[in-house]
Amino acid sequence: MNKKTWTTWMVAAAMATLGQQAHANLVQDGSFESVSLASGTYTQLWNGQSAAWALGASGLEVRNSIVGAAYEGNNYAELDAYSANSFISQELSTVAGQWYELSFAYANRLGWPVASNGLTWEVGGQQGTAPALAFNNTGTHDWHLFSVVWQATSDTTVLKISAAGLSDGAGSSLDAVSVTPVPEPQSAWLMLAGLLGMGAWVSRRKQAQR
Ligand SMILES: [Ca+2]
Ligand SMILES: [Ca+2]
Repeated sequence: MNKKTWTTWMVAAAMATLGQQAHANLVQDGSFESVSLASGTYTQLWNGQSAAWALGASGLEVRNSIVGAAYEGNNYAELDAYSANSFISQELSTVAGQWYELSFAYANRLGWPVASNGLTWEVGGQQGTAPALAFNNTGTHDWHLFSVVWQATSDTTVLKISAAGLSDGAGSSLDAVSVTPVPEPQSAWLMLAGLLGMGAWVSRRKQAQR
C-alpha cells in the first residue's frame, strides 16, 4: 500500500468510526417521539407512563406543534408543565473510562420571562446549568444546542435533566437529548493533528515528485 492509499484508507476509517459514533445514541426516546400526539395537542405524563424516562413528581409534558414546534420530529418536552419544576432521568449503559458527549436542544417558553425558564443537567458525576437564553415572544421557538463532554466512571450512568428557574408551570422546551461516545478529547486532537501532518507530508512529497 503506497502512502497516498494508506492516508486515504486512514481518513476513511476515521470517518467511518466517527459516523458510527454519531448514530450510537444511548438515550432512549430522547426526542420524545414515542408518544402519539395529533398536531396542535399536548399530553401530561406521570412517573411510570414513560417507558424510557423516570419522571419527577410533577411529571412531563409532551407537545406536538403547540406553543412552538419541535426541534426534530413532531414532539418536544416541557419539564415545568404541571405547576412545578420536574425532571426526567434515565439509566444509560456506559463503559467505564469511555468519553461521551451529552447534547440537547432547548428553547425558552414563548412569551414567558427569562426567569421562568432554565434547565440543569447531571451525568457521570458532573452537573451544570444550560446557559440562559433571551426572552422570546416571536411565536417561533429559538432552539439552541447545548453540549458537554464527560467521562463515564461506571458501566451504568444516570442522566438527569431538571427544570430550573421559577417553579411556575411554564418552562424551557427540550428536544433531541443525546449521549454518544466520543474520542478522549486529547486523543481526538492528536488524531486530527496526525491527519493534518500526514496530509502536509503527502502534499510535500507530491510537489517533490513534480
Ligand atoms: Ca422531538
Ligand atoms: Ca418555570
